[in-house]
Amino acid sequence: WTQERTLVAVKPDGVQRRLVGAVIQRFERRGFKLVAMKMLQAPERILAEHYQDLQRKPFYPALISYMSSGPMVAMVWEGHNVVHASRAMIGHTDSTEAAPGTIRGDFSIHISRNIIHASDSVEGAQREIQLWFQSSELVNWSDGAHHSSSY
Ligand code: YYY
Ligand code: MG
Repeated sequence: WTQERTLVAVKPDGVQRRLVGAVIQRFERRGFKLVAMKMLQAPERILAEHYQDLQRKPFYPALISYMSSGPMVAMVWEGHNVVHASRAMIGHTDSTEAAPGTIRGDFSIHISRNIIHASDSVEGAQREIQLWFQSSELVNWSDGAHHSSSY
C-alpha cells in the first residue's frame, strides 16, 4: 500500500453551484482522508505557477481570469493511490467526454467550466500541495477506525 497525497480544488464554478459538499462527500465515501482544506480567492501569481505548463495555450488567459473570478476550495486528500484514483473520480478534462458517474460527467457540460481540479501525477501533486499550502496547514491525524485510508 502506498500512501500518497494529492491536491483537489473545487473551482469557482463549483463553489457558485454549491457543489463543495458533493465533492467532499465523494472523496470521503471512497475512503480518502482529508488532511487540509481552505477557501480562498486565488491570486493570479499562484494560478500562473499552478498552470505554468499551459501558459502558451490559447485558452490560458480565459482560464486564469475564470479561476481568479471568485472563491475556490483547495483540499489535500491522502490515501492509497489517491492521485490516480482522483483523476478517475473527476473524469475527462472535457466535460463532453467525461463519463457519467464521474464528477465532471455528472455535474458539468463544458471544458471551460469543469468544476474541479486534481493533480495529474505524484510529482505534480507534491509541487501543487507546496504551492497552495504551508506545511503547517497539513494536519496529520491518526485514524481511530479500520478502513481503507489507514491501511
Ligand atoms: O488537468 P485537467 O484540469 O483535467 O486539464 P488540463 O489539461 O491540465 O487543463 C487545465 C484546465 O484548463 C482544464 O481543467 C480546463 C481548462 N481548459 C480549457 O479551458 N480548454 C481546453 N481546451 C483545455 C483546458
Ligand atoms: Mg491538469
